[in-house]
Amino acid sequence: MKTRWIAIGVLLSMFLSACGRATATPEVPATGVPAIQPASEIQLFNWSEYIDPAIYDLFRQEYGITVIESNFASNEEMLAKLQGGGAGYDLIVPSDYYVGIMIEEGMLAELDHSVITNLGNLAQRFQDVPYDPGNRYCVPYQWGTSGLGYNSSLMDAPQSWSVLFDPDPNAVYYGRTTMLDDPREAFAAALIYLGYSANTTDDAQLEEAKQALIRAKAALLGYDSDQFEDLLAAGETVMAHGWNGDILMGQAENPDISYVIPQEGGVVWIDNMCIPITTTPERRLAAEMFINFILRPDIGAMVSQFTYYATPNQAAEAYLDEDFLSDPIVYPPADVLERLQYIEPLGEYESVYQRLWDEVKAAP
Ligand code: N2P
Repeated sequence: MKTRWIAIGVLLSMFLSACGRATATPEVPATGVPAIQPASEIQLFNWSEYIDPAIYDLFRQEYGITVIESNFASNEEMLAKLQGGGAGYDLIVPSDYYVGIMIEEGMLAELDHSVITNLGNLAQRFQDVPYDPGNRYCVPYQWGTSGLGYNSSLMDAPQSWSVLFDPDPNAVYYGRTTMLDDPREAFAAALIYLGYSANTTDDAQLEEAKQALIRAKAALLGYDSDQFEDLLAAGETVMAHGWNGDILMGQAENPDISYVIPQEGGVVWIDNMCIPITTTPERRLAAEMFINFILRPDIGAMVSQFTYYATPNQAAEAYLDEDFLSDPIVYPPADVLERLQYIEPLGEYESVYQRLWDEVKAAP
């Protein structure tokens, strides 16, 4: 009799604990398995030639997640495609001032720092950027400057932006120059040449800058933001308003290509990895895992070795050549840094720049 009751008691407790386990398991993941699984694929929307594709293979080998990349050539284009919907981007790379705009518009997802455990690899100043203190919405990817690329076998280093905005019809660069196809970058160059802020909201200063941009057109082969370094390296152009890393890509093809920040100054920028609010939790997790992968020191170094841009990832510097880390075109010396300006978001006034840019484009 007694043994029967014990047997029933044992069965009962087994039954109860089985029930308990069945209800408790989903709430208390004892194994640390996350509540959701990452998507097997993400869509990266990036500037062109801005990542070593070998990184995708390494990431897939490690996590089984495929990265599909498509490209844009300006922040404006990126935002327009995103707002157009349907594209399904999971990871985007806006510049500093655009991060500000997109946070304000509620377009970016907050990052889960429990997934992005490598944030501490960033240099301190990149862990607390003014447009996104504490990396709440984005992680700095690469940083660089906007200046002038030129063919040193055909012309001296331009000292002043006057080569662009008051071009000499007899100079070798005349008709063989390109300018960034980018409203804020183009106006920043003209405003800096004129001695004004790259973020002015003074109508008279902007009108002056517009006239300078129209004068520049006479010497331009065209506006271009994603092939200017190839045109320069191939000898199709002699001079290009562009970004330092891309110009250095051209230099790798043709050693005569060099880059300078004219005496009046130039633009400095930080591009960032951010996740659009429109993605799914599974894709967001996969995108955060990719951001964390990029933050690895060895992978961070692979990025800069490919792009020739400076890395915000301090831990990656141990994997980069001394030649690269001491190249003044990549890491501008203090006297050049002093002459650089960030582009800032201007709210409503942004549309004035856009309108004036349209007028520049339409001018004969
Ligand atoms: C890379 C373009 C650099 C982005 N090809 C400039 N913000």
